[in-house]
Amino acid sequence: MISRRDLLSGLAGLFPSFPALAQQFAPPDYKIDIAPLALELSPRHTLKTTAYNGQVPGPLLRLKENQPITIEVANRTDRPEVVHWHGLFLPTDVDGALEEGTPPIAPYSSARYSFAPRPAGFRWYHTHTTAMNDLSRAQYGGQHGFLMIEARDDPARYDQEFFLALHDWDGRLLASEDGAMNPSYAVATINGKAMGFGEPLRVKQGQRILLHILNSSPTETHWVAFAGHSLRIVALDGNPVPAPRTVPMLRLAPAERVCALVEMNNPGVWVLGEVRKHVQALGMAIVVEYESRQGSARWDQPAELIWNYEQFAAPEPSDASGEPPTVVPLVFESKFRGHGAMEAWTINGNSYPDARVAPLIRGRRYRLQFINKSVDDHPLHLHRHSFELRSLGAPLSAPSTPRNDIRGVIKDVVLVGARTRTEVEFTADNPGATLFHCHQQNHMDLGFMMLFDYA
Ligand SMILES: [Cu+2]
Repeated sequence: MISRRDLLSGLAGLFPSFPALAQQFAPPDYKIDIAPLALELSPRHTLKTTAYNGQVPGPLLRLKENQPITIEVANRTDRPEVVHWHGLFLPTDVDGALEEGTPPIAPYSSARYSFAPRPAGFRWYHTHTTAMNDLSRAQYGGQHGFLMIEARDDPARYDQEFFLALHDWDGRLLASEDGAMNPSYAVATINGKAMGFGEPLRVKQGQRILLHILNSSPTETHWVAFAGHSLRIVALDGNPVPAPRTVPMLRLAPAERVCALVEMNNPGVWVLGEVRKHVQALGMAIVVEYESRQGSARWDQPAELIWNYEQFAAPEPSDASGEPPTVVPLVFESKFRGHGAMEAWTINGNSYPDARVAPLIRGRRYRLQFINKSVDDHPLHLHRHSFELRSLGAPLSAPSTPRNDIRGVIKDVVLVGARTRTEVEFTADNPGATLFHCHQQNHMDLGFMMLFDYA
């Protein structure tokens, strides 16, 4: 005798619930095709690369916070692929890191990513594969795109917005002074075009524009200024800062984003681009043209490079209340592998996958101490969580009493300078394997990566 209840539960086992079915068979909200592309960076440089939907950057994805969506990704290449949704609080099966358990997309097949995007803000998506010595693959190529998650109630306080991606191309390995090999690039672009080759940004006097700038470079930190204008920094890595400030330039490490408001109050034709002359000369700049203004674009060379994160922190440090966080020291060192080779990297003495720390406990607050004993800067990224900057850039030689009063700057990437320590805090509120790594492709490929597990 089969009861009605048994029958129903049996059927439920055979057929997934209707919403899941609908998600499986309904047309996706977005489609991304990964395919080879001949990309014209400038009249002199056409490069064979891999791109999303035949364009670099890939299509801008505008999503609504917490509104479930499905993105179908077709891999039309002969290598496995995976797409990482950078800065989102996602489950491990769709985060887009093989190390966390997201399935790869086999060559010439497709996969669907279904999730409810959050948090609101300027995010991005990119491949999360390995390049090793092939400086055309993974983040060295054209697989990156903007992802904007819009809050339900976000009144626009600007007249126009522009999305800009900084990228370095055509890299080759060159020996640095210490004998280790590092990438060096032939071309640098904004939105896949060298200076003067792409369309200018067209603005009108009196407008207020919002710039969303992403550094999608595989390895390089960049400095950006807008000649004739200052930048009011309103968000870092897509998260509004407690103290917006007007600055002459900004610095972006790989994977970092900055949102800046600019008043269009200086009519003319101007250059927005890399502050360092030799990098701007490789093409990393774009022309900004006021309506009915012509002529060659003007650049004003700043005398020095200026940037720090703490200027955007809450002016009044709040009392640290609640229980103190669990401290996790992480020491980063390089391992010389001989002349003509790239260095390897260790976290607490071990390279991925051997670097381990105690599993995280759900709900607990953690303080990560980044102790960078190497002579390189590292843009450190935590998947599936954001962190709060707490203590910044103390030299390792200084007595270890770092300032603990920085509050309110929430990021998912932080640049930790050579021979300094930086501390960040986060709450372990998204259980599942969580990847932590340096966002420099050559460093993550050679061991600078670790998995946090949850207990
Ligand atoms: Cu690094």
